[in-house]
Parts: sequence; structure tokens; C-alpha cells
Amino acid sequence: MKKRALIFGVTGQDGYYLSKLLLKKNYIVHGVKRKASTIYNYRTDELYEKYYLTKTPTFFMHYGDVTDSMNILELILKIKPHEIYNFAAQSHVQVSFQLPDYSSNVAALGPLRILEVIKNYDKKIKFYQASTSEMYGESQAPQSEKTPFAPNSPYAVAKLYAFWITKAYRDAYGIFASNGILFNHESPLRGETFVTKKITQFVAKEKLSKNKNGFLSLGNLDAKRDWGHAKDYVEAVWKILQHKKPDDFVISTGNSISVRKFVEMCFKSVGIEILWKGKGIKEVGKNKKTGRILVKIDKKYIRPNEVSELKGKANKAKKVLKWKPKVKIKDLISEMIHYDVKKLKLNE
Ligand code: NAP
Ligand code: G4F
Repeated sequence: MKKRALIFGVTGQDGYYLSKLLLKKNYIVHGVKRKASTIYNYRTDELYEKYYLTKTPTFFMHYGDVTDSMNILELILKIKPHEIYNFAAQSHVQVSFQLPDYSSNVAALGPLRILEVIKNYDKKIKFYQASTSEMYGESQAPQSEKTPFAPNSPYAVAKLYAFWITKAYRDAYGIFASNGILFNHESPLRGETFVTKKITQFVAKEKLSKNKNGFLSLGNLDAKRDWGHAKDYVEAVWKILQHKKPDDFVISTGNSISVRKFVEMCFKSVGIEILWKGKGIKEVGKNKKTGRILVKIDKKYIRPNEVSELKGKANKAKKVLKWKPKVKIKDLISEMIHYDVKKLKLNE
């Protein structure tokens, strides 16, 4: 019998990559998407065509929302999944300062609602919670499963609730409920308001001389992140639920670089060297050869609280799950820019 997986947040970056992985592994995948006034399934379209529009479909989409308990209950009773992956979240840290109530409702209470259904209706369902390195806040890098949490945004605080409630339901009710504490992971399908995708899209336009005199507006250039590839990270997510017992795992590359360095690497990959001038809000990044300003700081992207350095130590996952990341940052950048260039050319 094929395994059935239910993915909350299937329309997001990780939802796409995990669905693809599970479909290749012969699962039947049910994804939950929200109702919106426009159709925006650009990530899942490929899967829908390949795995739904066939004689024996294995990919199904359902309307739903993790703020609606009855909806979660109905979906679980109808689908009877073996595994549930909860990726649903308003996942933008800065936006969570503007929408704290909503972001917390989705990220903190969403998983609680799912766990309640598992507890009351079928304790055999395995549950994965998308926890995050943001929960470490300003805790000293490198961060591992043993590092104290110190969340400093509404998003991170809500995710910490989700982390603990997942563990509490595991301990209290014997549910196979696990957390993946994933560090930043990116891909060509990363949401367009996250910093890596903002940068690669701008650089792709620059490569095709489509920016005219435009510049890229960014916030804090000195924050450091441990960036991996989403494709590698969903492998770890799946492995976490296949492990013999429920547990919590840090998933990261162990390499951390600043936003500034990421900018430099992206421009370098298209033959442009960046020269930084000025300080603070007045700092600019210029094309060393032409002197044209390519990067400016805009204070609207500076957060009320920042997480200065995330650098993960995934020794436990490497040892216990036999997982390791394959894609190096340089290759991630080149894949993202290549994709953005191709997309721009298609739209010409
Ligand atoms: P993403 O692209 O922002 O996807 C989030 C998904 O959640 C989208 O499908 C979104 O639907 C859905 N969603 C939002 N609110 C919902 C609600 N009320 N009910 C049901 N679904 C809802 O995020 P991602 O990068 O794939 O990340 C997946 C998960 O891992 C998120 O929970 C994120 O917080 C967490 N995480 C991400 C990273 C990372 O670096 N990417 C690292 C650690 C943890 P719409 O498409 O309709 O908005
Ligand atoms: O790309 P970001 O928005 O990602 P952030 O805040 O690290 O959060 C992402 O990773 C988390 C895991 O650690 C996830 F839980 C979360 O859901 C999300 O996927 O920002 C990265 C860094 C920050 O320090 C930010 O201040 O880049 C800095 N930054 C500088 N300029 C910017 C910008 N971030 C964004 N989004 N936009 C800017 O213009």
C-alpha cells in the first residue's frame, strides 16, 4: 500500500520540494492550499500536470487553512494520512512585526490544532513541525540542539511555541511528533521578498541590462546566515519522520556568510565587482568598473530586532539520520541566477 502524506503549506518553497521528493518515493501526496482571489499555484503547477492529470493520480490539492480547526479535522478524517508535514506559516520575519497576531495564530496555534486532531482521532499519524533557526535569536553561534533558544520576533516566538507543543504532545500522548530546526534554505523557487531571491533577481536583470539606472534596496548587510538548498533540506525533513523514534534535529550546512558577502558573490558570478562606500544608512555598493550605484540601504528593511548570526551544527542529523547537505553556496547562487535569467528571457 502506498503511503499517504498530507502537507500543510504545499504552495510554498518547501511544499513544492517535499511533494516532488515524496512523489518520486511513490507516496500519494495531498497538499493544502489557501483560497485566494487569484490563482497562484506557480510552484505546484508542474506537479499537478505530471501527477494529477494522469490516469492514476497521486497528487491532490485541497482548500484549507491551519487557522480553521474544523477544516483540519475534515481533511485528516477524509485523507487518513500516514504522515503530516506542517509547513504552513506567515514565514517572513519582518512581516511578523507588522502582523504579529495573525503570524502567531498561524505559526503557533496551527500546529496545535493539527496535533489535537491527531491526539483525538489517530495517534498513529506521524507529525513533522517546521521549526526554525530563528528560535535561537542572539544565542551564540554555532547553534545546535543544545543551544538555548532566545527568540526575538513575533515569528520566532510563535515558532518556539510550536516547537514546544510538538515536543509536549510527543511526551504526553506518545505521538510520533518531531521538529526539524532548519536553518535558512533557498532555491530558485524561494519567495521573492526573502533577501537571497531579491538579490538574485536583481543581479539577473543586471546581467541582461534590464535595470536601467535602478538599484537594489536592502536593509542590514552584516547579518550572517547559514544558507543551504531547499532540495537538500526536504531530504532531511523526510528522514526525520522515517527515523525509528520521534526527535528534534538541527539541519544546516555549518557555513555562515553575511548578506554583504552574498551580494558580492552574486554580482561576481556575472562579472561585476562591488565596491562599498559610506557608512550605515548612507552606505552604497558601486560597480567598481563603472562607478554606478547598484545597492543602497533603505531603512524600511531594517528590522526592529535582528538576528545577527546563524550558523548551525548539524552533527546529530549527520550521525543519526546519515544526512548531509550536498549543494554548496556558490552552486546555489548560480542555480538561482540562472533560473531568474531564464525566466526574464521567457517574459521578453
Ligand atoms: P513559504 O514559501 O513562505 O511557504 C509557507 C506556506 O505556508 C505557503 O504554502 C503558504 O500559503 C502557507 N500558509 C501560510 N499561512 C497559512 C495558513 N493560515 N494556512 C495554511 N497554509 C498557510 O515558506 P518555506 O520557505 O517553504 O518554509 C516552509 C516552512 O518552514 C515555514 O513554516 C517556515 O516558517 C519554515 N522554515 C523555513 C525556513 C527557510 O529558510 N525557508 C527555515 C526554517 C523554517 P500561501 O502560498 O497561500 O501563502
Ligand atoms: O531572507 P530573510 O528575510 O530571512 P530570515 O529573516 O533569516 O528568515 C528566513 O529564515 C528563517 C530561518 O532562519 C526562517 F525561519 C524564516 O521563515 C525565513 O525563511 O533575511 C535574511 C537576512 C536578515 O538578517 C535580514 O535583516 O537578510 C537581512 N536583509 C537585509 N536586507 C534583508 C533585506 N531581508 C529581507 N527579507 N529583505 C531585505 O531587503
